[in-house]
Amino acid sequence: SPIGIFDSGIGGLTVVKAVRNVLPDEDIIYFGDTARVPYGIKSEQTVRSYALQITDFLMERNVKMILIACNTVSASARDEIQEAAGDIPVLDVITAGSKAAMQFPHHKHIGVIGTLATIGSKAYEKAIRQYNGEVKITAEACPMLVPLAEEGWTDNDIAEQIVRKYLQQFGGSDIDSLILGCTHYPLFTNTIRKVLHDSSIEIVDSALSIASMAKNKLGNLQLLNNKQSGDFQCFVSDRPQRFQELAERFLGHDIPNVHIAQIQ
Ligand code: DGN
Repeated sequence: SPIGIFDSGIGGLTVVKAVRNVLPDEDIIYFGDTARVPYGIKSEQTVRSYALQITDFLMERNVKMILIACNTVSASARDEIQEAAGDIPVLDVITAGSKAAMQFPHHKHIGVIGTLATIGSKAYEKAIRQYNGEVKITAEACPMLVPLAEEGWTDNDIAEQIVRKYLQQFGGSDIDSLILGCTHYPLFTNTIRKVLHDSSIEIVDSALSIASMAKNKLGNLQLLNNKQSGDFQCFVSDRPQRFQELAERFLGHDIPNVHIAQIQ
């Protein structure tokens, strides 16, 4: 059976890309809630009810694991989704990114960037605090990066200027690592590297973190697929045109068949 991955829209394809890299034989079903994006400005209650509808949709398709690719959903509905999913394991990008940042126990100061909703929820701080009560955490919302990424402006001079402005916050300080706490931010990895003068700063990409967590978990549960090369099915809740136009940037290749699924 497939792995279910979902997001408020297109950004979760960065998670799909990372999962396909480490688990190329797995079947994947993706759901992007393009009719209702963005989630970041909605109430927790609304985000939860959307997320539970998508969980039902994925469970009807017999998924063996659910990956919450969206940071906003991870921040507000993780426990409710696990409850609804019963025995099916649910992994989320915030737990994955926070755990990955803990791999460097000598780090004293962690930076986190994300959308307004994610940073406002303090979900990364709360997750990190479960493992480490001492480490200093500095968080910064970077709301302009989502539209920039969707426009494809991730490596030009405008992107560099905006990233520089947001990261000024960390510039003079002594962060040891920086967590990319939004689906879209892995696209800025090169620009972020360029802007951070200190090349020893560890960039924690939560898409890569959740992918390796999924691999370990499936391995432990003996649920790994061993057929050669997995299928990828993609569903969205609104017209797929724009999604398809942008998909290549996030996934690395285009998606010939995107299905529309009405959920509620
Ligand atoms: N997928 C969202 C996130 O990871 O925070 C970003 C897109 C959005 O809903 N604004």
